[in-house]
Amino acid sequence: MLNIANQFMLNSPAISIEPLGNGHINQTFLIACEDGSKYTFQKVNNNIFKDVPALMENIRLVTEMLRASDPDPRHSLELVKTLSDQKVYYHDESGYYRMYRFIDKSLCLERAGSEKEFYLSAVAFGSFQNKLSDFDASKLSETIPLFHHTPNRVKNLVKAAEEDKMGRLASVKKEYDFAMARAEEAGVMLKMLDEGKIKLRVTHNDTKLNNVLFDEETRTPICVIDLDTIMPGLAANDFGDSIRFGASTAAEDETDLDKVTVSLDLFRAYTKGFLEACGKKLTEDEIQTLPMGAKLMTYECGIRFLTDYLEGDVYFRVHRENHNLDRCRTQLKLVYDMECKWDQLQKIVNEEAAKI
Ligand code: ADP
Ligand code: GN1
Ligand code: MG
Repeated sequence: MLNIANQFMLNSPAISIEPLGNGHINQTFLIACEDGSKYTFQKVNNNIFKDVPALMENIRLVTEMLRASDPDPRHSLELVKTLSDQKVYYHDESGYYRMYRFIDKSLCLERAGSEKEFYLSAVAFGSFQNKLSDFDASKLSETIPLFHHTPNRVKNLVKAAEEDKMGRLASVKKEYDFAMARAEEAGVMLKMLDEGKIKLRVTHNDTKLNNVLFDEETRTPICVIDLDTIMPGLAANDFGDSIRFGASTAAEDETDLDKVTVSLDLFRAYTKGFLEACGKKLTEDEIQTLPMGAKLMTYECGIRFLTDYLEGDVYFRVHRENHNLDRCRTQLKLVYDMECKWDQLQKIVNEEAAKI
């Protein structure tokens, strides 16, 4: 791996490499060089991203645009080019690799330490979406087709259940039935899109709390990361994916489901931050879809984990037996809890929208 790292234009030769972060998709490493400079080195998952050169071109364009609007090197990711051909990725028979300047004295939160931290992450993702609103979507490739097409995710689940490759279906009947009972609702936002009630924007599409770097000292967000899925999408999906991860009272893979609920205080904090940062650009219909974005992103993620469990854990990185099933259960529990609190979620969105 160090050999490959040294194919990039580093300040000095790379001398050490260690795993970094908790991403489910790519392999990420921290590289240290002889002169003390550090880099983030990633092996891009090309089973999942079928066209890595196109994906890297998206990231190159977006990071250049972000850098032009805010030149502070800690505020946007900066790709490092290769020595031999000045490309933003390196490719050999073992796969595709990329290098970013490491953003030092930063940390990634797996859980918000306070409502304020979660509120600040909402401002970060909201502002990020705002900045992307000037971006010409036609320049971007779709890095994973139908990524947040929830009805298609349902179709994939049904197929995985029919095939039942691992013989696991019988053990997840409860989860499968829960998911299928909500299959009709999966398409409600896409229907609004078809009818022209809401519109496609350029969105991040993977707005987990751990995809924003916080400053170690001030504990305020400095940089949005994980740009692999920037594509045309719905504002409510970016809002919703943050809620499913960050407004939960427990970790994504908690096994004690009694601990898993959606915190209304965290929901309010995020709603406030997101609307403050991009609310003026959102239409009334888009604002009204925010609770549905939260529910559908959580539902979709739950059924993606379930599908992967049925298919033998081939998509998300797992660290223990039944990991994907545990993750699926937390998501479906959150969906159930959101349904119980539905009127309150809508009320919070309306109250916070009225303040903008
Ligand atoms: P994945 O797609 O697998 O989630 P990410 O791009 O989110 O990969 O990176 C995984 C982790 O690596 C992040 O959660 C963060 O901890 C760390 N990381 C990524 N890029 C940087 C960077 N430029 N500076 C510092 N840490 C980073
Ligand atoms: C993956 O890459 P990471 O770990 O930030 C996934 C998201 C899921 C998330 C669930 C490209 O995100 O869509 O919501 O796991 N990313 C991709 O934690 O599939
Ligand atoms: Mg990530």
